[in-house]
Amino acid sequence: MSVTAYAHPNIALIKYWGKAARPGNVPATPSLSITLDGLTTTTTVSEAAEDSFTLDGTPVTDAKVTQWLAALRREHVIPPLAIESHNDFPTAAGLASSASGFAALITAIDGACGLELSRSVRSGLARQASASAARSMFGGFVTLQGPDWQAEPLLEPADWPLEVVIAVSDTGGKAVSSSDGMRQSAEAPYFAAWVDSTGADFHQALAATTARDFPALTELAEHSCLKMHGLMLATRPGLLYWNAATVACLHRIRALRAAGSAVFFTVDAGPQVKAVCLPGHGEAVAEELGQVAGVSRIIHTRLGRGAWLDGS
Ligand code: 2P0
Repeated sequence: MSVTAYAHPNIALIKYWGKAARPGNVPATPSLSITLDGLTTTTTVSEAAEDSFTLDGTPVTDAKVTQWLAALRREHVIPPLAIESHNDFPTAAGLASSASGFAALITAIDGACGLELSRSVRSGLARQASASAARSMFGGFVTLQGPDWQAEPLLEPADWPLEVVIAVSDTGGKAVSSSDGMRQSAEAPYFAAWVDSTGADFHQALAATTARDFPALTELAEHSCLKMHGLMLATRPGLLYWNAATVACLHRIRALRAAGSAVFFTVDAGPQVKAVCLPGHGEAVAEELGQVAGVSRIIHTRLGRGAWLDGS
């Protein structure tokens, strides 16, 4: 028994940052994301004598994976598993590898163990490990909101085929994990304001997306991104995920927009900048961001599908 599954990372346009004060890894804020096409996690699970986890060829002990598997086994019959996961992009560097990682893992386990769980149930299980992973179970535009905190697809990739240009400036892992950073941010003076104001951002972004209103989504997405980083900066100790190239890319994207490009930025818990563009605008943006000092790699991609089993 050996099954392989795949998943793409997603990036949030309206950000999730912070946990609700209850068990089950419930977000404090709703989020709206796009699933990316160009980056992929490949995960193979095989029945084995004992559990093991290999990430990009290196055996690792990951407390999150261990605890999540233990919880899964309280509900389902799952034998000891050898898990081999590979990312074709930098891991733990603000490119949402835990989102694609857990979406691929639950899909592979479901297939290998014959659990026959629906996509929504798998998404709910992935959320308990990493809330952003719930969104990578679906393609295109995806929402994650209360009261049930169940991810749902909003638009398929073909419904609004945006382009995404990622400017990679540092592929080292992050100093503070998202989970730890979120816990620390709960004590920040801006936290309540962040939680209180994100609901309105989310609902306006839903309306903008449904209407394919790119200028409105531009304003909302950059606001949500900068507001989240404002909260991160106001956390103690301050969470500063940006480097000089990050800031240079943000200015370059605003200059491009002023000159007529349909593009906006978003940045997650890492220095990479993601530029979201209307169809046809990505090539010029990729060209410009590739010239920014400190940018080592450009990934130019589109919106992609939700997690899938090999052969499906
Ligand atoms: C997001 N991020 O909405 C936000 C924006 C990073 C910045 O979701 O603690 O790995 O495992 O639920 O999902 C990254 O956090 O956090 C994340 P956990 P996760 O995409």
